Formats: sequence, structure tokens, C-alpha cells
Amino acid sequence: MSFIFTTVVIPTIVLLFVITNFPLTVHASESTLVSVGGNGSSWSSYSPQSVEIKAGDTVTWRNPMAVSEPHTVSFLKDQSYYPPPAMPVPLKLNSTDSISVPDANFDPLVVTAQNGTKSVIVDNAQHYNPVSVSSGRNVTYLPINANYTLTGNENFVSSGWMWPEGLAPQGAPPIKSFSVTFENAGKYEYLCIIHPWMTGTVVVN
Ligand SMILES: [Cu+2]
Repeated sequence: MSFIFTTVVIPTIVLLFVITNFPLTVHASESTLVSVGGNGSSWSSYSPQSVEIKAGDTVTWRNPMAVSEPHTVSFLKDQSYYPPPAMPVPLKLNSTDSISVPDANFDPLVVTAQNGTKSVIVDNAQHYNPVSVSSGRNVTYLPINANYTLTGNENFVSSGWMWPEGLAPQGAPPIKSFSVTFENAGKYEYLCIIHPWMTGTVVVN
């Protein structure tokens, strides 16, 4: 009788105590899919617009559209980190003669200021490409279809222009997905920098 008590009853009580008082804190990481844009009236919305996950989980965004419309998934902590799509950059020379143009279908867009200074319009790589900008404007370019681990301290993190699969225009990086693993709890709001009214939220518990 005492043998059964010590080998079965006591261990069972101890096991029950452990199970009920120390719930498993290890969370198997999960993945959530969010559509970026859609067909018809949902063309400029994220679906679902808000998702709730646990720290360590990953959210993957994809553009499911039937037409060649790009969107981004961009975490913009501070408006001053919004990357404009293009900017006039003053030319050293007062002529565009020295700009070598590799394509017959291409002419650089040149604007002339009132004082006569010529500037060429240059596309902003931070607007179009997957990128992370941390404090001090440290810019790190990410691979296309990146899986990025977000701490929440970044000033700007963006997918780059995401196209529906197979519908990226010739010459554009064929970005079709963006995955973010959220390390820390918090409420993370994001937007499409092409259509800024397009917003979404990730709540991390
Ligand atoms: Cu968009």
C-alpha cells in the first residue's frame, strides 16, 4: 500500500500540481496571412485590416490582385521618415550631355530652377525597395520577399512595391510577399506609402 502511495499517488499529485500551476509559457510560433489589396471594391485595403498575434509570431502579406497594381506594407514611426518617391537632384554640369542613357526609350527628367540651375529627377530607392531605417537614419536594404524581424524601434520598415505574382512590370523588383516576425508586444500600425489611406494594424500580445 505504501509502495503504491509513494510510486503512483505522490508523483501523480506532484504532476497535477506542476501542470495546473505552471502553464506552458512556450508558444509555438504561428503565421498569419494578410491580403494587400484585393479585387473590386477592396482594391485598396488590407484584409483582414487588423490581426492579433503573439510575440514571436509572423505575419505574411501578399498582393492577390488580378491587375498589375502595386502596394506596400510600411511601418512609419515618424512622419519625417516618409521616403518621397522621387527628388530633384542638382546637376553639377549645366547640361545633360554627360548623362549616359542606356535605353533608347529613356530620357532623364530635367527641371530648371529660376536661377537657371538644372536638376535631374531621381527615383528614391527607399520608396521602392524593401528597407529598414533605424535610429540615426541607418539604412539597410532587405532581400526581396524579405522575412524581417521587427523590434519596434525602427523608424521605417517597408516591403517595397509588392506586385501580384507574375505582374511586376519589366525592370521592377518582382516583390510578391513580405513577412514580419514581431519580437515584442505592442500595437503596430502600418500603411501603403503609394495609397496612404490604406492602413492596417498588428496587435502583438
Ligand atoms: Cu496601396
